[in-house]
Amino acid sequence: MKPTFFVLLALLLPFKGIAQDAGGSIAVDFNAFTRVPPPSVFEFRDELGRQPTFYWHVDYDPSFLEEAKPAFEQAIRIWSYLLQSSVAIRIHAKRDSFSMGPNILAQAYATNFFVDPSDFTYYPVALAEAKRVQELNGVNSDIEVIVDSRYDALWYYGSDGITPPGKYDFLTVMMHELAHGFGFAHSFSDTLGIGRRGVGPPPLLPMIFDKFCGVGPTYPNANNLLISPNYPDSSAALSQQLRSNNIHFVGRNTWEMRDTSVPAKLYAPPAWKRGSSLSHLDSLMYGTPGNRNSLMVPYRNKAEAVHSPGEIGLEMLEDLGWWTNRIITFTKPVAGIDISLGDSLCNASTENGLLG
Ligand SMILES: [Ca+2]
Ligand SMILES: [Zn+2]
Repeated sequence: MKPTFFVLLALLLPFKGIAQDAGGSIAVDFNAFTRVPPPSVFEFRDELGRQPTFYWHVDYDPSFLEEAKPAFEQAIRIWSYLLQSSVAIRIHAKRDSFSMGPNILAQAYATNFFVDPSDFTYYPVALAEAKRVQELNGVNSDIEVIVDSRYDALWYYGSDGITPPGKYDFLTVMMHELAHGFGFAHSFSDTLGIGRRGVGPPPLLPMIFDKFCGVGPTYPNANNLLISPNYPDSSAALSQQLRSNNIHFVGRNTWEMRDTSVPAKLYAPPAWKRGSSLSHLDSLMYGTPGNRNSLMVPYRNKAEAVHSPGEIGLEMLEDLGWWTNRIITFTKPVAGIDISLGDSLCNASTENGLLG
Protein backbone atom coordinates (compact mmCIF):
# COMPACT_ATOMS: atom_id res chain seq x y z
CA MET A 1 0.00 0.00 0.00
CA LYS A 2 1.21 3.46 -0.78
CA PRO A 3 1.98 5.66 2.20
CA THR A 4 -0.54 8.41 2.63
CA PHE A 5 1.55 10.80 4.67
CA PHE A 6 1.58 13.27 1.84
CA VAL A 7 -1.58 13.62 -0.17
CA LEU A 8 -1.38 15.21 -3.55
CA LEU A 9 -3.82 18.04 -4.04
CA ALA A 10 -2.96 18.87 -7.59
CA LEU A 11 -2.24 22.58 -7.36
CA LEU A 12 -0.91 23.03 -10.81
CA LEU A 13 -0.50 26.53 -12.09
CA PRO A 14 -2.08 28.87 -12.79
CA PHE A 15 -3.52 28.30 -9.39
CA LYS A 16 -4.39 31.62 -7.82
CA GLY A 17 -2.55 32.28 -4.63
CA ILE A 18 0.54 30.43 -5.67
CA ALA A 19 1.29 32.02 -9.00
CA GLN A 20 0.70 35.47 -7.58
CA ASP A 21 3.32 35.01 -4.93
CA ALA A 22 5.96 33.85 -7.34
CA GLY A 23 8.84 35.94 -6.17
CA GLY A 24 10.10 38.40 -8.69
CA SER A 25 13.39 40.26 -8.53
CA ILE A 26 12.87 43.97 -8.94
CA ALA A 27 15.52 45.81 -10.93
CA VAL A 28 17.08 48.92 -9.43
CA ASP A 29 19.04 51.29 -11.64
CA PHE A 30 21.96 51.69 -9.25
CA ASN A 31 25.48 50.34 -9.39
CA ALA A 32 26.30 48.78 -6.02
CA PHE A 33 29.85 47.64 -6.84
CA THR A 34 29.69 44.85 -4.32
CA ARG A 35 30.27 41.12 -4.10
CA VAL A 36 29.19 38.60 -1.48
CA PRO A 37 31.09 35.39 -2.25
CA PRO A 38 29.58 31.91 -2.15
CA PRO A 39 29.47 30.20 1.27
CA SER A 40 32.72 28.63 2.36
CA VAL A 41 31.30 25.12 2.09
CA PHE A 42 31.19 25.83 -1.64
CA GLU A 43 34.32 27.99 -1.96
CA PHE A 44 36.46 25.41 -0.15
CA ARG A 45 34.55 22.32 -1.22
CA ASP A 46 37.69 20.54 -2.38
CA GLU A 47 39.62 21.26 0.82
CA LEU A 48 36.59 20.20 2.87
CA GLY A 49 35.92 17.13 0.78
CA ARG A 50 32.35 18.29 0.18
CA GLN A 51 30.07 16.93 -2.49
CA PRO A 52 26.71 18.20 -3.71
CA THR A 53 23.94 17.08 -1.38
CA PHE A 54 21.27 16.96 -4.01
CA TYR A 55 21.24 16.12 -7.68
CA TRP A 56 19.34 18.15 -10.20
CA HIS A 57 18.01 18.08 -13.70
CA VAL A 58 17.32 21.19 -15.76
CA ASP A 59 14.87 21.13 -18.60
CA TYR A 60 15.65 24.17 -20.72
CA ASP A 61 12.96 25.65 -22.85
CA PRO A 62 14.32 26.52 -26.33
CA SER A 63 13.78 30.18 -25.44
CA PHE A 64 16.46 30.03 -22.74
CA LEU A 65 19.68 31.60 -23.99
CA GLU A 66 22.69 29.33 -24.39
CA GLU A 67 25.04 31.89 -22.86
CA ALA A 68 22.90 32.01 -19.72
CA LYS A 69 23.16 28.30 -18.97
CA PRO A 70 26.59 28.14 -17.24
CA ALA A 71 25.63 30.78 -14.65
CA PHE A 72 22.24 29.16 -14.18
CA GLU A 73 23.83 25.79 -13.47
CA GLN A 74 26.34 27.44 -11.16
CA ALA A 75 23.48 28.96 -9.16
CA ILE A 76 21.99 25.49 -8.70
CA ARG A 77 25.42 24.03 -7.94
CA ILE A 78 25.98 26.48 -5.08
CA TRP A 79 22.58 25.59 -3.64
CA SER A 80 23.47 21.90 -3.98
CA TYR A 81 26.21 22.36 -1.36
CA LEU A 82 23.72 23.99 1.03
CA LEU A 83 20.50 21.96 0.89
CA GLN A 84 20.10 18.22 1.22
CA SER A 85 17.71 16.00 -0.66
CA SER A 86 17.99 12.42 -1.77
CA VAL A 87 15.43 13.14 -4.48
CA ALA A 88 16.69 14.92 -7.59
CA ILE A 89 15.33 18.44 -8.03
CA ARG A 90 13.87 19.08 -11.47
CA ILE A 91 13.87 22.63 -12.77
CA HIS A 92 12.24 24.01 -15.88
CA ALA A 93 13.84 27.22 -17.10
CA LYS A 94 12.50 29.50 -19.78
CA ARG A 95 12.79 33.03 -21.07
CA ASP A 96 9.74 35.08 -21.80
CA SER A 97 8.38 38.56 -21.86
CA PHE A 98 5.95 38.64 -19.00
CA SER A 99 4.06 41.39 -17.32
CA MET A 100 3.98 40.49 -13.67
CA GLY A 101 4.94 44.02 -12.85
CA PRO A 102 7.34 46.80 -13.72
CA ASN A 103 11.05 46.11 -13.56
CA ILE A 104 10.76 42.40 -12.78
CA LEU A 105 13.97 40.67 -13.90
CA ALA A 106 12.81 37.11 -13.35
CA GLN A 107 10.41 35.06 -11.30
CA ALA A 108 10.13 31.54 -9.99
CA TYR A 109 7.73 29.29 -8.15
CA ALA A 110 7.21 25.75 -7.02
CA THR A 111 5.15 23.98 -9.66
CA ASN A 112 3.20 21.98 -7.14
CA PHE A 113 2.49 21.78 -3.44
CA PHE A 114 1.80 18.80 -1.27
CA VAL A 115 -0.15 18.85 1.93
CA ASP A 116 1.20 17.09 4.97
CA PRO A 117 -1.85 15.71 6.83
CA SER A 118 0.11 15.80 10.11
CA ASP A 119 -0.03 19.60 10.08
CA PHE A 120 -2.48 20.36 7.24
CA THR A 121 0.07 22.57 5.57
CA TYR A 122 1.27 22.86 1.99
CA TYR A 123 4.94 22.23 1.22
CA PRO A 124 6.58 23.13 -2.10
CA VAL A 125 7.17 19.92 -3.98
CA ALA A 126 11.00 19.94 -3.78
CA LEU A 127 10.81 20.26 0.00
CA ALA A 128 8.02 17.71 0.29
CA GLU A 129 10.14 15.27 -1.67
CA ALA A 130 13.22 15.92 0.48
CA LYS A 131 11.20 15.37 3.66
CA ARG A 132 9.36 12.37 2.30
CA VAL A 133 12.48 10.90 0.62
CA GLN A 134 10.29 10.10 -2.34
CA GLU A 135 9.69 11.37 -5.85
CA LEU A 136 6.19 12.80 -5.78
CA ASN A 137 5.58 14.23 -9.24
CA GLY A 138 7.37 11.92 -11.63
CA VAL A 139 9.30 13.63 -14.39
CA ASN A 140 7.44 16.91 -14.01
CA SER A 141 9.47 19.91 -12.95
CA ASP A 142 9.51 20.91 -9.29
CA ILE A 143 10.48 24.53 -9.85
CA GLU A 144 9.67 26.85 -12.73
CA VAL A 145 12.05 29.74 -13.43
CA ILE A 146 11.19 32.46 -15.95
CA VAL A 147 13.68 35.08 -17.06
CA ASP A 148 12.25 38.23 -18.57
CA SER A 149 13.62 38.63 -22.08
CA ARG A 150 13.27 42.40 -21.89
CA TYR A 151 16.45 42.46 -19.80
CA ASP A 152 18.59 40.39 -22.18
CA ALA A 153 21.04 43.21 -22.78
CA LEU A 154 21.49 43.99 -19.09
CA TRP A 155 22.71 40.62 -17.80
CA TYR A 156 26.17 39.66 -16.73
CA TYR A 157 26.50 35.93 -17.37
CA GLY A 158 29.86 35.38 -15.69
CA SER A 159 30.08 33.31 -12.52
CA ASP A 160 32.98 35.15 -10.88
CA GLY A 161 30.91 37.82 -9.17
CA ILE A 162 32.78 40.63 -10.89
CA THR A 163 29.64 42.20 -12.24
CA PRO A 164 30.38 45.26 -14.35
CA PRO A 165 28.51 48.55 -13.92
CA GLY A 166 25.26 48.67 -15.82
CA LYS A 167 24.69 44.90 -15.57
CA TYR A 168 22.67 42.62 -13.32
CA ASP A 169 24.37 39.49 -12.07
CA PHE A 170 22.46 36.59 -13.57
CA LEU A 171 23.82 34.04 -11.12
CA THR A 172 22.67 36.17 -8.19
CA VAL A 173 19.15 36.55 -9.52
CA MET A 174 18.91 32.85 -10.30
CA MET A 175 20.02 31.90 -6.76
CA HIS A 176 17.35 34.27 -5.45
CA GLU A 177 14.65 32.86 -7.71
CA LEU A 178 15.47 29.26 -6.84
CA ALA A 179 14.97 30.11 -3.16
CA HIS A 180 11.35 30.96 -3.99
CA GLY A 181 10.99 27.50 -5.46
CA PHE A 182 12.57 25.99 -2.35
CA GLY A 183 10.07 27.67 -0.03
CA PHE A 184 10.17 31.47 0.05
CA ALA A 185 6.48 31.62 -0.77
CA HIS A 186 3.39 32.26 1.35
CA SER A 187 -0.36 32.21 0.91
CA PHE A 188 -1.22 35.74 2.09
CA SER A 189 -2.82 38.31 -0.17
CA ASP A 190 -4.38 41.70 0.18
CA THR A 191 -7.13 43.27 -1.89
CA LEU A 192 -8.61 46.66 -1.14
CA GLY A 193 -7.67 46.49 2.51
CA ILE A 194 -8.88 42.94 3.11
CA GLY A 195 -6.22 40.42 4.00
CA ARG A 196 -6.60 36.79 3.01
CA ARG A 197 -4.69 33.60 3.57
CA GLY A 198 -4.80 29.98 2.55
CA VAL A 199 -4.62 28.19 -0.79
CA GLY A 200 -5.96 25.14 -2.52
CA PRO A 201 -9.42 23.70 -2.86
CA PRO A 202 -11.65 24.31 0.18
CA PRO A 203 -10.88 24.13 2.97
CA LEU A 204 -8.04 26.53 2.23
CA LEU A 205 -4.81 25.56 3.94
CA PRO A 206 -1.68 27.56 4.81
CA MET A 207 1.73 27.20 3.25
CA ILE A 208 4.62 26.28 5.50
CA PHE A 209 6.16 29.78 5.24
CA ASP A 210 2.94 31.27 6.70
CA LYS A 211 3.60 29.57 10.01
CA PHE A 212 6.68 31.69 10.65
CA CYS A 213 5.15 35.10 10.05
CA GLY A 214 4.92 36.84 13.41
CA VAL A 215 3.75 40.32 14.30
CA GLY A 216 6.30 42.35 16.21
CA PRO A 217 10.04 42.02 16.80
CA THR A 218 9.95 39.30 19.43
CA TYR A 219 10.93 35.67 19.71
CA PRO A 220 9.22 33.51 20.73
CA ASN A 221 6.29 35.21 19.10
CA ALA A 222 2.76 34.32 20.16
CA ASN A 223 1.33 36.92 17.83
CA ASN A 224 1.51 34.77 14.75
CA LEU A 225 -0.37 35.85 11.60
CA LEU A 226 -1.66 32.35 11.13
CA ILE A 227 -2.51 31.33 14.65
CA SER A 228 -3.54 34.51 16.42
CA PRO A 229 -7.31 35.06 16.60
CA ASN A 230 -6.63 38.77 16.11
CA TYR A 231 -6.04 38.42 12.37
CA PRO A 232 -8.75 36.21 10.87
CA ASP A 233 -8.92 35.34 7.20
CA SER A 234 -10.70 37.93 5.03
CA SER A 235 -10.30 40.76 7.53
CA ALA A 236 -9.10 44.33 7.63
CA ALA A 237 -7.04 43.40 10.70
CA LEU A 238 -5.05 40.89 8.68
CA SER A 239 -4.56 43.40 5.87
CA GLN A 240 -3.30 45.95 8.35
CA GLN A 241 -0.63 43.57 9.61
CA LEU A 242 0.38 42.40 6.13
CA ARG A 243 1.24 46.06 5.41
CA SER A 244 2.59 46.93 8.85
CA ASN A 245 6.36 46.89 8.24
CA ASN A 246 6.38 44.80 11.38
CA ILE A 247 6.34 41.14 10.30
CA HIS A 248 9.22 38.91 11.32
CA PHE A 249 10.23 35.39 10.43
CA VAL A 250 10.03 33.67 13.79
CA GLY A 251 11.67 30.29 13.27
CA ARG A 252 14.00 28.91 15.92
CA ASN A 253 16.96 28.25 13.62
CA THR A 254 16.67 31.68 12.06
CA TRP A 255 16.43 33.29 15.48
CA GLU A 256 19.64 31.60 16.60
CA MET A 257 21.48 32.88 13.52
CA ARG A 258 20.19 36.45 13.70
CA ASP A 259 22.69 39.26 13.50
CA THR A 260 20.50 41.80 15.29
CA SER A 261 18.56 41.79 18.54
CA VAL A 262 15.29 41.13 16.70
CA PRO A 263 14.11 38.19 14.60
CA ALA A 264 14.66 38.27 10.83
CA LYS A 265 12.49 41.04 9.47
CA LEU A 266 10.34 40.43 6.42
CA TYR A 267 9.52 42.93 3.69
CA ALA A 268 6.05 44.28 4.54
CA PRO A 269 5.63 47.72 2.98
CA PRO A 270 2.51 49.86 3.64
CA ALA A 271 1.18 49.14 0.15
CA TRP A 272 0.76 45.42 -0.55
CA LYS A 273 3.18 44.36 -3.28
CA ARG A 274 2.10 41.16 -4.92
CA GLY A 275 5.09 38.91 -5.45
CA SER A 276 7.27 40.93 -3.08
CA SER A 277 5.50 41.48 0.24
CA LEU A 278 6.39 38.95 2.94
CA SER A 279 8.20 36.52 0.62
CA HIS A 280 11.43 38.51 1.03
CA LEU A 281 13.68 39.88 3.72
CA ASP A 282 13.26 43.54 4.56
CA SER A 283 15.14 45.68 2.07
CA LEU A 284 16.07 48.41 4.55
CA MET A 285 17.47 46.02 7.13
CA TYR A 286 19.26 43.65 4.77
CA GLY A 287 19.48 45.42 1.41
CA THR A 288 22.57 47.51 2.00
CA PRO A 289 25.13 46.66 -0.70
CA GLY A 290 27.45 44.00 0.63
CA ASN A 291 25.08 42.82 3.39
CA ARG A 292 25.70 39.09 3.53
CA ASN A 293 21.98 38.40 3.92
CA SER A 294 21.00 40.58 0.97
CA LEU A 295 20.23 37.76 -1.47
CA MET A 296 16.60 37.54 -0.40
CA VAL A 297 15.63 41.23 -0.44
CA PRO A 298 13.20 42.05 -3.27
CA TYR A 299 15.40 44.62 -5.02
CA ARG A 300 18.47 43.92 -7.11
CA ASN A 301 21.14 46.48 -7.91
CA LYS A 302 23.44 46.58 -10.88
CA ALA A 303 27.09 45.62 -10.34
CA GLU A 304 25.96 43.53 -7.39
CA ALA A 305 26.84 39.88 -6.92
CA VAL A 306 25.38 37.98 -3.96
CA HIS A 307 26.28 34.32 -4.27
CA SER A 308 25.16 33.21 -0.83
CA PRO A 309 21.80 33.11 0.96
CA GLY A 310 23.58 34.20 4.14
CA GLU A 311 22.97 32.54 7.47
CA ILE A 312 19.49 33.99 7.71
CA GLY A 313 18.36 32.84 4.29
CA LEU A 314 19.72 29.37 4.89
CA GLU A 315 18.26 29.07 8.38
CA MET A 316 14.86 30.19 7.12
CA LEU A 317 14.96 27.25 4.75
CA GLU A 318 15.95 25.02 7.66
CA ASP A 319 12.98 26.27 9.66
CA LEU A 320 10.76 25.48 6.68
CA GLY A 321 11.95 21.89 6.90
CA TRP A 322 15.07 21.58 4.77
CA TRP A 323 18.14 19.76 6.00
CA THR A 324 20.95 22.22 5.42
CA ASN A 325 24.73 22.17 5.44
CA ARG A 326 26.26 24.68 7.78
CA ILE A 327 28.13 27.60 6.37
CA ILE A 328 31.68 27.16 7.60
CA THR A 329 34.20 29.95 7.34
CA PHE A 330 37.88 29.15 7.16
CA THR A 331 40.52 31.73 7.75
CA LYS A 332 43.78 30.50 6.33
CA PRO A 333 46.94 31.10 8.39
CA VAL A 334 48.93 34.17 7.46
CA ALA A 335 52.41 33.54 6.08
CA GLY A 336 55.22 34.65 8.37
CA ILE A 337 53.30 34.20 11.60
CA ASP A 338 54.83 31.58 13.89
CA ILE A 339 52.54 28.85 15.05
CA SER A 340 53.58 27.24 18.30
CA LEU A 341 52.53 23.91 19.64
CA GLY A 342 48.96 24.06 20.80
CA ASP A 343 47.85 26.69 18.33
CA SER A 344 45.55 25.51 15.64
CA LEU A 345 46.80 25.84 12.11
CA CYS A 346 43.75 27.73 11.08
CA ASN A 347 40.67 29.20 12.56
CA ALA A 348 37.51 27.43 11.64
CA SER A 349 34.16 28.79 12.60
CA THR A 350 30.86 29.64 11.14
CA GLU A 351 30.18 33.29 10.64
CA ASN A 352 28.42 33.41 13.97
CA GLY A 353 31.04 31.43 15.82
CA LEU A 354 29.45 27.99 15.76
CA LEU A 355 31.30 25.19 14.09
CA GLY A 356 28.98 22.89 12.23
CA1 LIG B 1 9.91 15.84 -8.26
ZN1 LIG C 1 12.07 37.38 -5.00
